[in-house]
Amino acid sequence: MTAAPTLTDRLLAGDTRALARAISLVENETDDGARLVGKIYAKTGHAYLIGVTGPPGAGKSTLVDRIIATLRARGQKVAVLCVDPTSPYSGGAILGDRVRMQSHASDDGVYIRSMATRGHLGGLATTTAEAALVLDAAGFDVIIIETVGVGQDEVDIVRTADVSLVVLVPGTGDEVQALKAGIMEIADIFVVNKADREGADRTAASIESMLTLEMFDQGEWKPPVLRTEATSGRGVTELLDMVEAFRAHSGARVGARRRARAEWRLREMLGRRFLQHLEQDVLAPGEFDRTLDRIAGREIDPYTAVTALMAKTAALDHVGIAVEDATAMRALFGHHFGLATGEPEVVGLHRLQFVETGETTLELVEPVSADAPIAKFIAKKGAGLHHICLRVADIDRAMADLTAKGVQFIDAAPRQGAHGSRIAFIHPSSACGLLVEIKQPAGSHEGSDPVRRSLGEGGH
Ligand SMILES: Nc1nc2c(ncn2[C@@H]2O[C@H](COP(=O)(O)OP(=O)(O)O)[C@@H](O)[C@H]2O)c(=O)[nH]1
Ligand SMILES: [Mg+2]
Repeated sequence: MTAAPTLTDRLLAGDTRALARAISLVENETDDGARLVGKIYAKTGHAYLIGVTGPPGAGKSTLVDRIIATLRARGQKVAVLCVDPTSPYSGGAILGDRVRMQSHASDDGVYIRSMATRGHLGGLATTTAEAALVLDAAGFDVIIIETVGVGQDEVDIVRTADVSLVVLVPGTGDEVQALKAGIMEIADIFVVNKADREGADRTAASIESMLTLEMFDQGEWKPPVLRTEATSGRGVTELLDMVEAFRAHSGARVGARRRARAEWRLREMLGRRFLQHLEQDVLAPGEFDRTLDRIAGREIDPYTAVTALMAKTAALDHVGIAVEDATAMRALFGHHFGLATGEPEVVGLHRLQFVETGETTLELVEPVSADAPIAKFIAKKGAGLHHICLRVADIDRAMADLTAKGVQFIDAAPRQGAHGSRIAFIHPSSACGLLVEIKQPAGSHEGSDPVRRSLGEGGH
């Protein structure tokens, strides 16, 4: 008997129940969801993503329903994600969406799903993007993302798409608002829906006049303004033809667009993960809120608060190891473990060999003369761990905090380290006999050696 197919297998085979389950996993931000994305990612990138945004009631869902019908007639499999960042329970509007698209309920070439609202900033955009990946892997040719409104959340969500349609209606002044809200930059096609109503021409003209204020390079796509009547379906074929035209126009650039999207998503996810790490692993319970209170109470400014919070995310910068033969150690780490090793450097009385292990560097220190401090260290304690170095965001603050807690430093004040960093050593008597260096890195790359020189002064 062969093993039962996994969720991934079933998803890739287009199983609808597996699809629903997979979307729930990413929607609830589970680890299983993250693993699933990891498994399917290489198999995605085939679907074309159409973003549809605009104020509530503009007729987006009615229009999407028409778009589905047209695309189905062209033989394409279509999925729709309905997202409403403004509603805490994703209730009414979404329900309406599904009712409007009900005509496709029995067609297995169509899949419609609403995304539950998540509390945190940017989270909904990420889970929407991941749900789109799942649909892509399941074999849908076109994925439509319908989202309500014209604010930053919608901009983030629509950025997930390959083409963005902004749907407006005559005479509400929404167009001006939309342009203010930054929709201007993301709209690839403007749609004035409810063109059967009075004022459609005026609305279209006002969008066009806004566009004339923008500079477009030669050959650059200038967003067209189309009129539709979603209830009757008028203008929908023209709209889809325009989407095709955009797709053809941006063909060469779609890679750049997807890369920009990947960058945005990576930054968003990293930022979120980092904040989570800070709140869960680094700060004491309630510390974040207390900091907020102090900022609100004008006790500290936000910049100082950020620096202070960042300073708590100390990380192991390097481990200093006293060795009798740095070259032999280099062979061990470099050849046997495949770690990057630079050329050894002789600095003063020591030969230094740096071994990059990814997060942390090993600093192998070999004495080149019997007078070298490391020679004395080895004579006294034997080869092995000499010191560890922790990175801090603000060394002055770290020294002040630690000194206030009774920690003794070898250095009275921070001194200059390599590459513009500032360093200080904690006395081993304050660290159970271990020599601990703290380092505030700097962006600038200046001189080469003071840290290494300092090893002789600070070490023992
Ligand atoms: N007169 C007119 N009404 C429309 C048109 N398109 C949609 N509607 C109506 O506008 C209302 C809101 O439509 P809906 O698709 O739910 O808007 P959404 O909130 O943007 O998704 C519904 O009552 C639709 O029947 C149109 O082109 N003309
Ligand atoms: Mg809708």
